[in-house]
Amino acid sequence: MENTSLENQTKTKNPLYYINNVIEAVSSLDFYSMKDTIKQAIDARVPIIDIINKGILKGLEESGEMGLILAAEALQGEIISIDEEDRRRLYKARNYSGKVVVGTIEGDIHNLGKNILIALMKSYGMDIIDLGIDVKPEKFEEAARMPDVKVIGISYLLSSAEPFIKRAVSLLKKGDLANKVKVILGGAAASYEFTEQIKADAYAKDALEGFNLIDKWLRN
Ligand code: B12
Repeated sequence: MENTSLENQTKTKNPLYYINNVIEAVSSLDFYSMKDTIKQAIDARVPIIDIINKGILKGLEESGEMGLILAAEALQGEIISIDEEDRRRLYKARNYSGKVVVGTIEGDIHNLGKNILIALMKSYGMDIIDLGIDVKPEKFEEAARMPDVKVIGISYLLSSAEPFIKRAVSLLKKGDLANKVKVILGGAAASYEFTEQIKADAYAKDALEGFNLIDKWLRN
């Protein structure tokens, strides 16, 4: 029988209820409920930006370093498997002009953060080209020359990847490309200081900050 109690009604209407379930599933590394709770939140039309930022990322924080290692693989399967069409239908796509290229730099295979950023951007209708992991600086340059590409997002979690980041940014900020694309850096090894030093356009401390900057660039 349908539960019509006041408590149940309030729960099903309150976005926090869904978000808390996501936090709980992710932080306790309950892989089976991760997908379900994320899907339920989407179906309840909780904004994906909140599901990711207040739910998934909060849960990851609470899961600790060991948890992160375990969650990295499991969780991204869930994020990617959320049907793209579904997300586009539920969240009103914004009007963007231009494409975003994203990749993890050469020597680095960490990809959970990059994929979370991509999931967020795709949900709001941005056109994304994912170059994957271990991407050579020259590959970013090649992609930047493609028609309509306006933003290059580079992810890195290893400090040892800094020389490759530096090379990528210098290729992207040279000649005609400098005016064509904006370069944004993110990932656990990225910093505001290094970004300033090598003259990339922006650094984002998390996916939400990155999304907001890119959103602004693609709408101008
Ligand atoms: C999971 C993990 C792994 C997994 C990766 C699985 C995967 N598919 O990604 C595995 C086990 C494979 C791994 C391997 C290694 N790892 Co590791 N790993 C981690 C760990 C625990 C979590 C990373 C993670 O997923 N975080 C969660 C995501 C959501 O956070 P995030 O990536 O920072 O992304 C957020 C933001 O930064 C932002 N963001 C990310 N990218 C971008 C890009 C743009 C453009 C923007 C705007 C935003 C943005 O958005 C995200 C959401 O807000 C970190 C420790 C840590 N606390 O970071 C170590 C860590 C990154 N690893 C580390 C190391 C050393 C390694 C290894 C070298 C270990 C080894 N000896 O083999 C290898 C390297 C392999 C390689 N060549 O890359 C070190 C790096 C140290 C350093 N400063 O150089 C860390 C910091 C651990 C430590 N404390 O020492 N690792």
